Amino acid sequence: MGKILRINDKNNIPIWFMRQAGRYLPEYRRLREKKGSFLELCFDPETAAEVSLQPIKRFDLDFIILFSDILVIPYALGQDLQFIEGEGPILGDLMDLEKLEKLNFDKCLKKINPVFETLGILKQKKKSKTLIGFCGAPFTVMNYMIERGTSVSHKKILDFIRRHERKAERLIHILQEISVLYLRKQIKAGAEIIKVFDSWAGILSEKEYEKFVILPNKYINDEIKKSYPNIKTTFFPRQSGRKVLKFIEQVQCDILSVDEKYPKELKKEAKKRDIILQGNLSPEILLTGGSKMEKKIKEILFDFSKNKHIFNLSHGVLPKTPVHNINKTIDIIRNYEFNKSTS
Ligand code: 1CP
Repeated sequence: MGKILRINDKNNIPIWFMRQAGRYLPEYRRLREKKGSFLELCFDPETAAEVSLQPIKRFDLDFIILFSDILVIPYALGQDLQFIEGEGPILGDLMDLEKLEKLNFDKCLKKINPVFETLGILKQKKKSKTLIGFCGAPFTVMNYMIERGTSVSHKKILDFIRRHERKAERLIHILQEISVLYLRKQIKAGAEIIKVFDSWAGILSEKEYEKFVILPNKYINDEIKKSYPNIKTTFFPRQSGRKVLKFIEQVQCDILSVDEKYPKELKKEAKKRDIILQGNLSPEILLTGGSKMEKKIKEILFDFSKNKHIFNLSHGVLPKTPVHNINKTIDIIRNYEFNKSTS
């Protein structure tokens, strides 16, 4: 499984970037222009595989992440989905819960069959790289289903879970079931690591977090481990703050993606549980570059040097990020000398 096996070799730190494929790359923009909408790209296996490999060809990164989106699950469940240029996702009406509960999820997943074909192509082409499949965590996917797109206030989703708690639990249940089936199919198709993105975990109170973040992520982890004990699982409960300590107590994952504001006990706790930490350069610093970026990268390498560490960002690459800042970042990491005690 490529470099993940050499995770103890500090002079060979594995690297990838969240949203490493996408608009900041000229070769992606060219392909997008030729091939049409973002969703058309996701559902065209040859092209989606090519896009997934673009950052690998350019930067020789260690991990390939499937090119798709977390919102293909609402789409598979019958919710209309469009991506509007410059605006983001727009979702249509949501089916009644009773109807959603009666759906045959295996049949729903056939609607997004191209995703598995993309993984099949990547499995053939991956060489020594490690292939990552992914889904959104139930709460984050539910957020988009209820908000019908990107939201700043998250008012609709917070109203929904606070006023219609039972309904929210039922929808979470549907999403965790289909997510497990979806990830199992991705593993069968070739994914070697799976990552579950809970991008909006940070908006919940402690009690809500236990119910809507910890429990569904734990369910997914346990179910995947039951069928595939050797598959590495990654979780990203973004902006959890101190709640992440409870998260790793209950979700026995292999890899934890961390943002910038993690509690100071996390490194010790991760070590105790043999969890690899993945992160955590800010995409804004990557965008700005220069000496500030260089200093921060070295600080991160030093900070995580006593842990198993995969270098990554704290969130996705921003569309205006200069390509040379990515080259520079990789260069700094690959030339960093760990035995020097300064940061
Ligand atoms: O215009 C374009 O070309 C589309 C932009 C784009 C891209 C490149 C979107 C729309 N999604 C993606 C790909 C994507 N999304 C990947 C591909 C693999 C890679 O990392 O290279 C992944 C893993 C995602 C996951 C995803 N989609 C998340 C979780 C991670 C995160 O960034 O927090 C979320 C929240 C989404 C929703 C989404 N997809 C796209 C947009 C604009 C949004 C909304 C984001 C928001 O609400 O702020």
